[in-house]
Amino acid sequence: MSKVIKGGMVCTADRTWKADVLIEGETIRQIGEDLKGDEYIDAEGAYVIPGGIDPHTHLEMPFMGTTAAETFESGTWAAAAGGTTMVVDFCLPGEDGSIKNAINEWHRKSAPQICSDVGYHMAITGWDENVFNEMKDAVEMGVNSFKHFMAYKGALMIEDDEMFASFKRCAELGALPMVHAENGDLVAEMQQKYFDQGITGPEGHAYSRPPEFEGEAANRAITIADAAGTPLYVVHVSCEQAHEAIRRARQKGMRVYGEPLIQFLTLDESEYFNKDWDHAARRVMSPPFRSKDHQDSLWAGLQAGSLQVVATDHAAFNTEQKRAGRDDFRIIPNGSNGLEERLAVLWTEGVETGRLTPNEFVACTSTNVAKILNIYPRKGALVEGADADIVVWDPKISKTISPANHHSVLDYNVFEGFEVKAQSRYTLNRGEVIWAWGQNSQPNPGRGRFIPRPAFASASVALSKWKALTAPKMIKRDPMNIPAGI
Ligand code: DUC
Ligand code: ZN
Ligand code: ZN
Ligand code: ZN
Repeated sequence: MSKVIKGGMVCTADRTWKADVLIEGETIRQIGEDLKGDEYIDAEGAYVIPGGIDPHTHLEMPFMGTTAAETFESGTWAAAAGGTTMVVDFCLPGEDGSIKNAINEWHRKSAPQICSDVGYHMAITGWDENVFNEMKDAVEMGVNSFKHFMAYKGALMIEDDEMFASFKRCAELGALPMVHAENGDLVAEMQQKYFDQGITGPEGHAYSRPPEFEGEAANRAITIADAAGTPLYVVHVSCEQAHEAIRRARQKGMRVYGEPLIQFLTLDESEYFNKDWDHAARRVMSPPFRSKDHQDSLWAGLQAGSLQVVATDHAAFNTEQKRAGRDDFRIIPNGSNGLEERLAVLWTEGVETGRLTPNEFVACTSTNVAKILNIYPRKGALVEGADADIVVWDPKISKTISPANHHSVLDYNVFEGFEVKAQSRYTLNRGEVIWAWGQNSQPNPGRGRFIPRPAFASASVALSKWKALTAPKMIKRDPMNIPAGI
């Protein structure tokens, strides 16, 4: 059975043109004019874009004394409704510390539930010979990225020498190290200080995690990556200080990537001062929301390319779970939602306002993610032979975000009340329609697939700082002597 997506404007990371898309089975067969097939999907008046890829989710994650309420089933269904066809979820090691067991545990949980495709990152939360050995197993199992928490002292936090060892191992294996950049030692001290002063509410969360702590950690991680000769991916960049560190590193020739969240682009720190405790606590996440100046910096980074992708860090805890921290902000489970809303909010606040072009929107919600995580062009591309992960993106359907019409299991939504101007008319994952606007029928749980991500070929030519020192010198340019004709 073939399908043709008919009459839309195909919009990729680099151009927009009017064309039909022919799908056979799970794959894109052809993009061209007047294509014929067994079935037709109407894309008149809409953009046809590659399915969104959310590089950062925490579905059913055991964390801070509870487990994230969003399941693999509800999360991937909500994603589909929002135009996202793949999520890359973070595996945490269990009590035995084994990486292999953790990945198998994630498969056990996710496989029967997922409505669309998934991949995993693995968290490195300590360092020993077993971790060193099992990182290779992880890469062979299709997990080629490792996250390091520089915060959550006493729980997930890793020390600098461990991080350096792990980064060097990543360089050897062709894996991508990632960091949660916040200085965990300073955060722990500040939390205690504010708590002792009687600041027990959600505002204490924001006070104790200032942007300076994030910037310091981002700089430190970049230095360690440089010494280890590996690229680096900085997750949930929330502020100018971390963005500045990334910008500077890239200018020096380092492959450092930065991931702002849709929440950080559109919601600010005033949320933590809301008189309604539940309202504020629902928005407690790390790093926290920042001021408007930081938002401007993140938008500028997306425009200039110093920040490459937009994620959600979707870690969804219900109000009841948040209330565990009623008397102590330090134990409010950290996390907020956005998996379903990411594309619509970014379109509304980014494209409709003129900050991003539709092509830049595609780049940072899909194509750049696929490239950085090494699944391009199977994912993130509209080309012959790619997986038919496609969204018919309708810039004329508006909606007011509300827990009454979202697909998450959450009893609230941090974007509640946002009027978004675009929606997915159809979402296809590997050729199957998994969302159709107005029909609201959930695809079979378990139909989604784990997508292995291979090691990076660039591993063998890892850029070592010391190698860079012997690189050819820049040619000296003389502005007074410009050859004619240039
Ligand atoms: N930050 C959060 O807010 N939640 C999950 C983990 C993290 O780093
Ligand atoms: Zn330390
Ligand atoms: Zn994090
Ligand atoms: Zn996270």
